[in-house]
Amino acid sequence: MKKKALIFGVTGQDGAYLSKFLLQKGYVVHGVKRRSSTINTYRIDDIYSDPLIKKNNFFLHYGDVTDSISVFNIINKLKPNEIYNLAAQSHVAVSFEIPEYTTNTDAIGTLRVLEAIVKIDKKIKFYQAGSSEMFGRVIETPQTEKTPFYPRSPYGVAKLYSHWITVNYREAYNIFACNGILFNHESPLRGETFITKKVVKALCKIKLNRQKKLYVGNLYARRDWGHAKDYVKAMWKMLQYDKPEDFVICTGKQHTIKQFINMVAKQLKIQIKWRGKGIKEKAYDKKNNCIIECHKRYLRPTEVDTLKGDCSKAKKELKWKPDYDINYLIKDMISYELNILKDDK
Ligand code: NAP
Ligand code: F7E
Repeated sequence: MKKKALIFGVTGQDGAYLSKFLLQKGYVVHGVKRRSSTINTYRIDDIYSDPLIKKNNFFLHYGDVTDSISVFNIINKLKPNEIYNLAAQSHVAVSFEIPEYTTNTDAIGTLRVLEAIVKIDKKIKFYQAGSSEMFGRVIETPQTEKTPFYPRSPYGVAKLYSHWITVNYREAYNIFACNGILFNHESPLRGETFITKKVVKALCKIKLNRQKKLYVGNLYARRDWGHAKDYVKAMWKMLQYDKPEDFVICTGKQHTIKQFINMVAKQLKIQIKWRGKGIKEKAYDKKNNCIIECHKRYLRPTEVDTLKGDCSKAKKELKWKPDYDINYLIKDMISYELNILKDDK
């Protein structure tokens, strides 16, 4: 019998990579998509045309983690072996604008899935998409599974609730529930308003003279960026481990936003020079055109200044390590973007 997985958040970046990964492992994959007025499945549409994946192994269902009825009914109907809860309002800056919705989805949404598991079948394994944003104003560097949390946004606080409710349901009901504490991971399928995608897309357009300028916020925040392809493998490994535990997943290397921009510019052979300080810092090309400016609209009420993880536990116990480094990540993202721009003249 093939294993059956259910993914909440299947239409997102990680949902798309995880679906493909599980299908290649021989799973039957069911995904929950939200109803929207425009089609929101572009990241997974290619699954249907992949000759390696038979159509009857991949199914989509309408649902929403803010709707207990849909959560319960889908789990009850499918009775999957594994559930991956990737559903979230995942943008940190946006969580300050819609804090109540973010909490309902990112915190209470997890409770709804856990409660359904306990009522329907305690043998269902559960993965919760936790975040390095829970470390927030970091207490120590690098961050491990034992580092105390200090979230700095409604998003981070909501994810912290999900972390602890997952731990609590594991201990109270003896279910196989794991928290992945994942550091930033990116890919060509990253949402358009996250910094890596925003920078790669804009610099590709600037290179091809299709855009003049990019506006960004804080250039000096530091992030530990990995590739989503590596990180979905870690999610799966957590559910195959012999006991349910929580794991930090990261690369252990960090860069500032400015360093990331410089690396993208270098790969695209755009020469840039930085001048000015603080919010007035700007980047100029070799003809002295200003191509990057900072704008206060992209600053957050409270910032997470630095994140750098230590994934020794995952390396030792799950035999997981990242295969891709930041240079490969940037190369992959650039080549995807240039390909789209080539077809989109
Ligand atoms: P993403 O691209 O923003 O995808 C989020 C997914 O959740 C989308 O499928 C979205 O649907 C769905 N969703 C949003 N609200 C929902 C709701 N109320 N009910 C059901 N589904 C809902 O995020 P991602 O980068 O793939 O990340 C996956 C998960 O990992 C998220 O929980 C995120 O918070 C967490 N995480 C991400 C990172 C990272 O660096 N990427 C790091 C740590 C943790 P639509 O497509 O319809 O919007
Ligand atoms: O910001 C700075 C910004 O939005 C990274 C989510 O997947 O990872 C992600 O959250 C940094 C921040 O990601 C702009 O201030 C500067 O310091 O790409 P981001 P994030 O906030 O780290 C964690 C682990 C998650 O769990 C989340 O779901 O870049 N920054 N200028 C900017 N950020 C954005 N978005 N746009 C700018 O113009």
